[in-house]
Amino acid sequence: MTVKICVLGLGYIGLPTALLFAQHHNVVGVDVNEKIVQILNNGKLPFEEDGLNELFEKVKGNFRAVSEVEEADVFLIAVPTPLEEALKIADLKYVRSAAEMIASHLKAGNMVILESTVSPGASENVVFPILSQYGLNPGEFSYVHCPERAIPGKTLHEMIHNDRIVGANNPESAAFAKDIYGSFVEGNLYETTVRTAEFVKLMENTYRDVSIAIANEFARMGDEFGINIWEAISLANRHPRVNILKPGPGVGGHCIAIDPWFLTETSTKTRMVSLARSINDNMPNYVHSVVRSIVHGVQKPVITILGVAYKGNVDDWRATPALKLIRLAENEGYTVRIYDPHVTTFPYPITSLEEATKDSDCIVLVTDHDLFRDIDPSSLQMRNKNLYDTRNILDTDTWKAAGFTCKILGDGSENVSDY
Ligand code: SAJ
Repeated sequence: MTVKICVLGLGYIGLPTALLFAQHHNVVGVDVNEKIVQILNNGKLPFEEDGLNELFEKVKGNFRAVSEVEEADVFLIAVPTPLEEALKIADLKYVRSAAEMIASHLKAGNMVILESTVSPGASENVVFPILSQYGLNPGEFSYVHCPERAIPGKTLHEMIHNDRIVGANNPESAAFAKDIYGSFVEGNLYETTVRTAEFVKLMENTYRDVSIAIANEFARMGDEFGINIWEAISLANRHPRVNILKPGPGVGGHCIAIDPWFLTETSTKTRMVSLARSINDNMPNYVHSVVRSIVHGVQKPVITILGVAYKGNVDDWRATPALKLIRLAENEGYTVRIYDPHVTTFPYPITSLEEATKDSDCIVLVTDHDLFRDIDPSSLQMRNKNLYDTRNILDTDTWKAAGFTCKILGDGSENVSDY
């Protein structure tokens, strides 16, 4: 059966989802940002993602972008849910306004799907009342929370192959949703309640945040105890039931760094979740303290940040730990230069590698972009040849051969607690 699907929000999740649905259904994409609508209707994509261009070319006949919601069989909400930073609670304003836009078009028998991540209970407490404001009871339309699970960088692959959770308001809604998602999802679709689906999504990202926090804590202990934590982790991971993640300069992105707060905002039972958040949020401070020890005694230090994207091989810098590190360095009176060939717009100027490293006193690798491995250290015109690799991706033997003093986060080569 072919249906008309109206997708609200054409960002990193909404657009690929809309195009995947457009392989079999008639899809209208809605975005309040006129620029995005224009770009798409001119046959271009507003961002890059593996395989998206090819898919767009293939399904153009079944997809159009508009600024206003229109009547449809299915409405899918894929708008951002930012964190109110100072309060540490979910800001549901975009979800609210998407529901408002749908409400006046919603008819009995239609389906509303929420893919955006929300705090537990938000569908029942916030979304349902808005959708029902024109007299339709929640039982008269289908409602499903099907949280997205795709990892940026491999979005399309994961949207097709990952298993999904379908939290539905009744068994008929679940069957309808499974049928529609079945048009492109090759993974299993698991049925549950709306509230459980909301909770499961938040558990997934919280679990990852806590796992990264323990890796980061181990890295700091490696420095404290004179142990190379990368070797220690790889040895511990030879145990059949141990899988420690990678330490790094902190956790960024729009999901892992904020979703744990959604889970805990009204809970009185949690301790570990917020502790993990604070460990990860504190990593730029730790990296900064190591940099301070490296440039100790240098007059007017200049440091070079390699990478401001929140993780390797993406152009997204939302909640990047690099930003805090840059601010801390500036507050210390350092001059900060930045090189990131993936990122085009950023609050600070991004320069060429040559400019970013000229007369610098320390290179701090923050993002694990693959192309940083190809840098030829002997070509760099540094004032002091120091390298601090917070991701352990560079071949330090090559850098040492070019005269650099190298330190890796958690390599145990220096006790930094005095600085
Ligand atoms: N990171 C580490 N060490 C690691 C792994 C990651 O420091 O071992 C850092 C990364 O550098 C990055 C941050 O954590 O700064 C988050 O990156 P990520 O690759 O772990 O996750 P995201 O935020 O890109 O995507 C996550 C995924 N969730 C899980 O893996 C549980 C993805 O599946 C979700 O769809 C996405 O959040 C989302 O939108 O919720």
